[in-house]
Amino acid sequence: MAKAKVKTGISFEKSSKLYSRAVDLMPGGVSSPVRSFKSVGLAPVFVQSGHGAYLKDVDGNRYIDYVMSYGPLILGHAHPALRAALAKQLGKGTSFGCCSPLEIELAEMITHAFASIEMVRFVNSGTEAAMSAIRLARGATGREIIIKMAGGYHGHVDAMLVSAGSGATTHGVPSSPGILRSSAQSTVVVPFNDISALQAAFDAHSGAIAAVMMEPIMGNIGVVLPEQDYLRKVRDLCRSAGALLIFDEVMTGFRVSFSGAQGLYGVMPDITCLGKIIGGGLPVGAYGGSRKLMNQISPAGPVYQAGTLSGNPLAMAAGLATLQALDPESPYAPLALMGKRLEEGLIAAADNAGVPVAVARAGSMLTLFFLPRHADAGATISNYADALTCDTAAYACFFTSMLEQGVMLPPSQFEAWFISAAHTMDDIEDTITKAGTALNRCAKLMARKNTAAVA
Ligand code: HOZ
Repeated sequence: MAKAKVKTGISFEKSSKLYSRAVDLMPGGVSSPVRSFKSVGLAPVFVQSGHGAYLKDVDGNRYIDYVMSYGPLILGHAHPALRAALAKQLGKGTSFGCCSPLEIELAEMITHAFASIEMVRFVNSGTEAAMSAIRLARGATGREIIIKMAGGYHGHVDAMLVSAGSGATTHGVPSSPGILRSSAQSTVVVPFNDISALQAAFDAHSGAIAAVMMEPIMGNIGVVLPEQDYLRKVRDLCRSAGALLIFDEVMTGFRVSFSGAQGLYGVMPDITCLGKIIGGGLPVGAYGGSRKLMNQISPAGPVYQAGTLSGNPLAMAAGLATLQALDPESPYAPLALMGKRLEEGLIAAADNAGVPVAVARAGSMLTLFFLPRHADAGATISNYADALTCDTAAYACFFTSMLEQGVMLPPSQFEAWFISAAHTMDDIEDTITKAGTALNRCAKLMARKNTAAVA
């Protein structure tokens, strides 16, 4: 029977049994790799239910949840407005393969919130949104090359699964078997926050760059913020090279502000990819841009893209219910306050335990990076290469201790934590106290390990 590789202080018996069934039936026992808990050396926890800020697993353990389904649940789990909207739609049918009025309402909300989006196409996931945005950029410009950021994640689109480990080389190397070298060869990788590298890529491929595809705030190597003016300079370079700028705001859209990272930084892309929050936790994605660009999409234009379940009425209803509960102020101001307190509390707890860390945060999404042991004071993470220096063993220890204390964090150093409107300052204080315990425990463990290694 499959067992958790690291023993923890609370019982995961039922999860463990489910996992042993799951591994026989699904690759790695999961439907998406990160939830396997592999990178923290544990077997996955199976969730029974989620309410508000809390998750309950099948063994009855309760957690303050900071995974929040990797971002969509800005209102928390099972929000009453969302449940009511879904119940209402369920009674009317689950999929029509025809147009429904909910699509228009959600499209109106999105185009009102995002100044750069005049028209939108709904799809079923962030991956689909990214894939389709790339096709649109290539179709509209008649060019092939896409520049991406090292460590940038745009779903499992072939051309974007190019290893940052390839050292930001001119031509990409596929980072997964099964990807044609030819699809990766049209991808150029540059480091985030490095405008000279981007300029050099434009110079090297003059007239051939269709688009720069980027998360304006990186979120899939942990949260990494753009440096002052970086996004504006990227925008300017794209414009002068005749290339499109695609912002992947699947994570940041309606999360870091009502109008996403582009609203926060005042930099407008040509195409925006959305997902997560716009589906309120149901499978959804969307891409949008100017009327001129979006009218290139079939059936208005020649760039083909389709989907039987696109604009699915349940997903539209969940997205609408979620967006209707948001406005430019609320809940962003209280979320940011909780984020700030959590950030400060984590840093103080780490200082106290003598563990070198950095916290990167945009409103209610953040990452606690475990820096290498001899990191300079004040060190930060500004790109993929920096992120890769982090102490993943220390993160695994921290994750395990937090889990044992009833706090669910993302099971990887390279993911973001999410705070929802259902969290309270009490949850945040509780988390900080538990983080203090976890950091002290892990500091001792790591020190013992290091002493043993030296001896
Ligand atoms: N980094 C992913 C979300 N942007 C994690 C979710 C997943 O792959 O399952």
